[in-house]
Amino acid sequence: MAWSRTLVTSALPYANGYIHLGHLAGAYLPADMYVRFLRLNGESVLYICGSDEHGVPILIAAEKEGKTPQEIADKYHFANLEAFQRFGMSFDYYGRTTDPVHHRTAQEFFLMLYQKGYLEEREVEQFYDPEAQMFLPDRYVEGICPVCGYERARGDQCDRCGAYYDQLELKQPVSLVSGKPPIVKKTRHWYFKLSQFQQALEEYVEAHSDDWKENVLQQVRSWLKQGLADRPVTRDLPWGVPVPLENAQGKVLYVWFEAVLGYISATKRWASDKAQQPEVWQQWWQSPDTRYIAFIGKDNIVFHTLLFPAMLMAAENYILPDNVPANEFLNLEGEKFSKSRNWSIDLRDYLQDFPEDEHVDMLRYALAANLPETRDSDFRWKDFQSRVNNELIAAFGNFVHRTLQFLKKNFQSRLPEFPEWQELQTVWNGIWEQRSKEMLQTTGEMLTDPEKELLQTLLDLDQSIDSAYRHFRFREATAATLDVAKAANKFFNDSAPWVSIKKDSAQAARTLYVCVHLCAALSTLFEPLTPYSCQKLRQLLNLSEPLPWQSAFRLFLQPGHSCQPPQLLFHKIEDSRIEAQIAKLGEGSSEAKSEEVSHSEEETENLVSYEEFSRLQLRIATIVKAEPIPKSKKLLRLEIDLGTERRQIVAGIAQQYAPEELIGKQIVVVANLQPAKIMGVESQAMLLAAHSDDGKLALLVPDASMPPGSPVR
Ligand code: B3M
Ligand code: ZN
Repeated sequence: MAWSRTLVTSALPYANGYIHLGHLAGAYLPADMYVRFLRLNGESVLYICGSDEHGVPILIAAEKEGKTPQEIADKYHFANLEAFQRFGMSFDYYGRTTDPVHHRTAQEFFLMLYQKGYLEEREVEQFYDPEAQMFLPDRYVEGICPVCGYERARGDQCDRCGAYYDQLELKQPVSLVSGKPPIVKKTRHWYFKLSQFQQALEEYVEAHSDDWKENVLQQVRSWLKQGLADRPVTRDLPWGVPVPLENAQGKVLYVWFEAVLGYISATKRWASDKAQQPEVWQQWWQSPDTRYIAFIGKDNIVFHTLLFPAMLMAAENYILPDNVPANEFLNLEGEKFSKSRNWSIDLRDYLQDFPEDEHVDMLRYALAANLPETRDSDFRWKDFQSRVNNELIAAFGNFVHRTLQFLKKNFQSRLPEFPEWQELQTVWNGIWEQRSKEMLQTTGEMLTDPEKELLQTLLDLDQSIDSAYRHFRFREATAATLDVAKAANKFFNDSAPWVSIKKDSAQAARTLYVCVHLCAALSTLFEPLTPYSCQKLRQLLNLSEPLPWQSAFRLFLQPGHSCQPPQLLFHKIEDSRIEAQIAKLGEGSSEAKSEEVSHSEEETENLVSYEEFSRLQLRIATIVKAEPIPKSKKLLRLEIDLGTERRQIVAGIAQQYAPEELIGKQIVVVANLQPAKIMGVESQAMLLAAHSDDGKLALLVPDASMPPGSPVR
């Protein structure tokens, strides 16, 4: 089948908490890498995600935080959307399931299945908490798993063995609301006749026995073997999409039934709001030449390989997921992520300590190199540091830097001319058009030995990277991409332009001509991994757009093309920063803290929460320049070094400090204060100083020299 377009979705995260590194590595970063790769290949792609804002998880969070479910949904939806954007997740649309379009879509879908006879009203017995006077769906009840005996199995699913069952099968159930054993009481629900799809689902899954991941096939086969039971798709809950039937007061659609339809409703939103063609959503969901890939974490497999496909089959006309590349879990320093134990790294936390674009890229790279693709993997800070310093910087950053530095020093940052450049272009590009290694043999003397070796390696890597992405092997794609940067460095070393420049500058020119093109190629190849740095690299190369993947390795620039002087793409991560992160893990969690310390009401009014405080970025800066501001007695203009950047600030300290005594001094600044103009000069940070009542002023200075940029906490 030749596909015309690829629809990609990532699991809709519950809007009940902040996204952490484990989430990112599970269903988001791999999907983003994949869509970026496809787009660079010129393929038509739509990438959809959104917040899952219904269900018991939201209700529990609302209770815990003393907010309404809608407030919880709003809070985490916007926070997570922002974090995703900062981390470069290139969604075409990020929706939310409280959107009226979603409610309508889910209700219409329910009614359609109802009219087709796939939904059946049944009187059932369910756990009921007499003390709380409520039925106990799903996560409101815990007990022993009927399949594996796990003691803290949830009402609808076991976290240990993945079994999916009716809650009455739970052994020794306990209500999570009152902590007591529930009673069994009658209620009415609508059952989806999943059992009717047993055979069709078996055929669907087996048709993918060659292309689905082993972990996915294993799980789904074991469910099919147990035999599929009909499932209730409504709940007695005060929050969710109301069941669109007359005799269904107080009942909502089961969150999983409607959440998967969130992919469709978000596509509808995208079609009407962004594409301005309301009908075009159908092309993405109903056209047989659309290929649909659903990225998820392993705990969502059953819903995306059985329940959702069965719903789509029942609705008819819809395409089914062509692949469901589920990832396993990411652990943190050898243990499971746990927010209550503060054993977690939320994306927000990471950004507080690592706020620059390059830091986003570093994390993307380190996670991509270590994705939990075939088994659980482990995020370790030391490992992060070494991947960044010894891989990303040592290979990619270093190659770009030495190339641009050499170009600046010897060729005024211009691509140098050399006699046979056109001939080289023709031969080189011919090889890439055919992607032919044989052609390498027939070029005779036209290519130097290092060039031949480079091309050999690149042709292989080009193929491995392509195949790795297309088979959802993102770790492999990452490693092979790094190998391209390593090959580029090797070429630089083998060609030794610093030697040839002295006796045969045309030879050095030729080497650099190739190296600048390798930089351009890297800015395409690393784009799915480190999009911010690739954009910066293109600025340094004076290129506006990434090259299409197909022609990434072509020689296309004219001699004379000018580049910018070098700037580091990445700065090494120092030990101290890593140690600080490790020390933070498991520290008294903010939840625990707020329970420990209680204050009277008035006292709390003036208190700043830890969260508010930590929004301030306090950093050490070194003053590199200081001068008076004309016509002002009080103000000085300072230039400060923040480690990764320089900024200017306007400070009212002219009466206490002379400009010359400030140079080299280290101070503490608020680095994320909104810039403001003072006497016509923009101040891009604020320094901290102590003020006494009688007008004395003293700068806050660290009592030992610190690397500029160090955070102050
Ligand atoms: N909200 C479950 C989760 O966050 C979930 C996925 C829905 S995908 C339609 O694990
Ligand atoms: Zn189990």
